[in-house]
Amino acid sequence: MKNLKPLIAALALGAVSLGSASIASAKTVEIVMKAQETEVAIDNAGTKYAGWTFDGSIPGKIVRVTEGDIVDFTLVNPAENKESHSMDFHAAEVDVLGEFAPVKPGESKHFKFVAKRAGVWMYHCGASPMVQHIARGMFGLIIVDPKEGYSKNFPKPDREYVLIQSQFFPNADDYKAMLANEGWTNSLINGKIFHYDPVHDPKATKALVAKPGERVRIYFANANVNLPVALHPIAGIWDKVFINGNPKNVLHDIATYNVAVSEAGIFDIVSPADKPTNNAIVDHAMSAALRGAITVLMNTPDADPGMGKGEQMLLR
Ligand SMILES: [Cu+2]
Repeated sequence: MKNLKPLIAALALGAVSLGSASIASAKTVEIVMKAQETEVAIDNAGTKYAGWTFDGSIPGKIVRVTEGDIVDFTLVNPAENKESHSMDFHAAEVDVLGEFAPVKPGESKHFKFVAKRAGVWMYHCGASPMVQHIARGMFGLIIVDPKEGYSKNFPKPDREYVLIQSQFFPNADDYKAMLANEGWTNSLINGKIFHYDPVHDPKATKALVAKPGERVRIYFANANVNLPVALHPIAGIWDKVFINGNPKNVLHDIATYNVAVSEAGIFDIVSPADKPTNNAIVDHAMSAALRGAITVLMNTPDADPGMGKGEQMLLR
C-alpha cells in the first residue's frame, strides 16, 4: 500500500491546482472531544445522574461542517475514567474496526474523514455494551450543510434549534434491562425531562421561541436505544421534512414523521404570520410524550432575536 501514497498525494495536488470548487472551498475542521464519566442533571430540578458523556454534558456539542470538509477528530479518554469509549460518526464512511475502535482510559485516538454527504447525522459512543454508553448520554449531532447552500427547495430558516430525544434508565448499571427495554422511566430532550416545557414542569425555564410566520428549522435526532419517535408539532404541520437532513430527500405537509432509532433529520415549521401561537413538539407515542418528550415552541412578536441562532441552537 505504501507505494500508492505518492500517487494519491499527486492526485490530491492536481485536484487543488485545477481549482475545483468543492476542493478549493473545503476546509479542515478540528474537533476534540473528551469522554467524561461524570454526574449530570437530568431534569430541570437538577436531579443528579451518573452519566457517561462527551465533554461533560448530554448531548455532546454540535459539530457543524460543510459538505466536502475534512473532519479532523480526536477522542481523549482520560486516565481517571473506568471505561473504554469510542466515537461513531454516522456522517463518516470509514472502518468500524479502525476509526471507530474503542479507546482505553489514559489513551486517545485521532482520525480524519471527509464529510462527503450533506445531512444531519447522529454521533455516539460505540464501546461495549453500546446500549449502556448511549443510554448514559454519549451521543450528539453532526450537521453537514450542503455545499450548494440554500435554494427554493431548501429555504434559509429564520431560526434553528437542535432537539435530541433519548430514553432515561435510572439504573445506569443495568445494561441487560436496557437491552430488554425495561426500566426506562422518562424521555429526555437534550438531556433533560420536559427540558423546554413549562406547562408540564414549572421548573422549566426555557422554551423555543420564534416570531409569527418565521421558518423554524428543527434538527432532530432519535437517540433512544430501542424506540422510534412519532415526531409531531401539535397545533402545526411540518411544512417540509428533509429525511436524514438532505435537501434531496424532501417531504411536504407532514403531520407526523416516524424517526427510526439513530435517525436524524430536518423538520421545518412555519407558524401563522398574523397572530401569536404556540406549538408543542412531541413524540406522539404517549409513553414518551408524557414522560418528558414535549417541547414548547412559542411564536410571539417579542421573541428574543438571538434565540435559535449560533450557540443558541442548542439550549443548555
Ligand atoms: Cu462510551
